[in-house]
Amino acid sequence: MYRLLSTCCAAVVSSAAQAQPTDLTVDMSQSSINLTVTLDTIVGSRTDSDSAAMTGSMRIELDSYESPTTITLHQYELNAGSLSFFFDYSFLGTISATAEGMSMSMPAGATPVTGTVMPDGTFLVTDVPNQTAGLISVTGTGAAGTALNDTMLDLSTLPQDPIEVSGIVNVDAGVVTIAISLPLDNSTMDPNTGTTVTLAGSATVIANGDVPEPVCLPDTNGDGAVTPADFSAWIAAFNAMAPACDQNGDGACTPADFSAWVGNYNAGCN
Ligand SMILES: [Ca+2]
Ligand SMILES: [Ca+2]
Repeated sequence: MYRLLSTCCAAVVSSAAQAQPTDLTVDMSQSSINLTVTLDTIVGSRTDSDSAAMTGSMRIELDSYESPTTITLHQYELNAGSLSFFFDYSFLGTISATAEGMSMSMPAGATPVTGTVMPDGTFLVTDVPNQTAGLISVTGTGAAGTALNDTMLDLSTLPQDPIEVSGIVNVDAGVVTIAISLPLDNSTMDPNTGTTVTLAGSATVIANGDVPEPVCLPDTNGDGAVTPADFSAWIAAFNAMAPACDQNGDGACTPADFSAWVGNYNAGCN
């Protein structure tokens, strides 16, 4: 065994460090939601737009924090400030709407979704499970207000379709920065008043955080160095079916992880 290792160790080809997820914080000063609301009522159709700053956090993972080729969205929760809309129906009155507590998030327990990162850092992740929440309260005056009959729209009760998340990711000086755009579109009709509320727009979010410390796979005893002592530590991990056993990253502890450990040992960690 040690003979095998010592003859192999000159052939260091790549690092066996494994990427980790990183937590990003949304930069409120550069992140906003832009929402257009269209009301189709029996007294006519009106549209208004508003925007608000966004806060929140994201958990992402890059396969490499030096030259990423894939990005995985593990979690995000994006919260918007309140938005106000005003619809003027002239002599038929006015309608005002307020959106409070709007948020977009990956539902808890959702499977992480991976997309390809191009050499210029742009990426697209499709079929991202998304939950939009928030309350839009609508009140009015005159005939328009009467037609509307004070509606409260709970966005979390609308159909929640997966979304596409597009953006660009950049790693510089140990900081990961991601700029993403999330589409917002949904529509619902109040069966009582016949009013249709259509939402359209997008959230543009810039978030950043530190490049995570990589896990060094062959350092199975976790002492920060790759030494022959890690061999017996790997045997122990194999016998215990411990996480450190999994050296080929397939999520299982099998005899194939032995040759994977040898390969990782020879590759070493930076
Ligand atoms: Ca070690
Ligand atoms: Ca394995």
